[in-house]
Amino acid sequence: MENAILVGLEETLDELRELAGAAGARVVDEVIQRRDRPDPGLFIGHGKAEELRDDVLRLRADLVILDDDLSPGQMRNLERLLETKVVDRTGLILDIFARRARTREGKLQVELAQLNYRLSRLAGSGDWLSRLGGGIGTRGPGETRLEVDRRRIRSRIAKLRQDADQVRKHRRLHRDGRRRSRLPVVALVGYTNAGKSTLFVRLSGVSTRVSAQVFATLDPLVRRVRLGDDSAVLISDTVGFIRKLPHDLVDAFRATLEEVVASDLILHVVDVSEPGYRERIRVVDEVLRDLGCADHARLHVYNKIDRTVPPPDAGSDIVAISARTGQGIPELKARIHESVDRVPR
Ligand SMILES: Nc1nc2c(ncn2[C@@H]2O[C@H](COP(=O)(O)OP(=O)(O)OP(=O)(O)O)[C@@H](O)[C@H]2O)c(=O)[nH]1
Ligand SMILES: [Mg+2]
Repeated sequence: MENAILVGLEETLDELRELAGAAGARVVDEVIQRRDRPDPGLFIGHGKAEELRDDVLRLRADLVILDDDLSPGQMRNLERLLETKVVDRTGLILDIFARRARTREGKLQVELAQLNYRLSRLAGSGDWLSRLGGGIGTRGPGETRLEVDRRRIRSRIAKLRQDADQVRKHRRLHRDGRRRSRLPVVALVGYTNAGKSTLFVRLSGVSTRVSAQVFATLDPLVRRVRLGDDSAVLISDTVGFIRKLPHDLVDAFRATLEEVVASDLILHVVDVSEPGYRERIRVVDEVLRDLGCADHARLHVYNKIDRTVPPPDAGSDIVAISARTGQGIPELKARIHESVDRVPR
């Protein structure tokens, strides 16, 4: 386990701590950084960087994690100054995905995202970085990849793209098959840890990976759910979103996310026991817009009301539930029924 120092804004340190834990780091210190503009050379201010270097030595930290994305140059300069490994937000999230990937499809998509990310920061950093060894930010396609030259990475990326296209075709065939079943498809989306998989289990009775950690789910699962005596839908559970979701990752996960794009109704699951839930709704809406789903029929599912008083945001597209206790589930089913009946198919 690596000893990590976190650097970020006060408001987002809780989340960064959780992400660091999910990547297997032990947090030994947290540094709050607030600047109007990042330093072009080091990203953080010079004074802050000096303090950080003392902390690294004193606490024997192996790793500094920043809650932002650094340019390759900033990363290199900071690593030289701190004499320790530096991981930025994208590197951290990619690392967690690499740990979570189980299926062939998941592994393929994560590797593609990681290689794209690495390719963009390979220039000239090779021998300095390779001395820093493995661990967080370096997991995935193999420990020697930093010595691998760009050309080999490029040809690997080309191969992975082909495989990803195959996955897409395969998924499309499956989807066409499902469409012939004439059942409407309902996609669960939401911020990571919102309770999508818990709700999926509650609705379908099929167990899946639910855990208190972020990004528990990477691969989509689809199950049939009965809504009443005479009707049923297909529900799909998929990967959670997060603030500043790495672009390479969204790109690589297109095959998976097409399940959402092809759905008839989106259930946007929100953890309303989280004080910053409104901001998280905005983040998810933004990713949905990027995916081209801005106009999909949508219901907001305010989850975890066993832990908090449901907020009074009135609105016809909100259902308050607890996926854990089952409170509000009949009402939710009725609303899904109503909504898919309205969707032209
Ligand atoms: N108190 C409470 N906890 C819940 C509820 N629903 C889910 N949880 C908990 O929230 C955590 C995350 O739940 P998941 O269902 O894995 O969340 P997810 O949205 O699938 O997360 P990712 O797959 O990581 O994106 C777990 O610890 C659940 O037990 C709820 O209604 N009430
Ligand atoms: Mg999940």
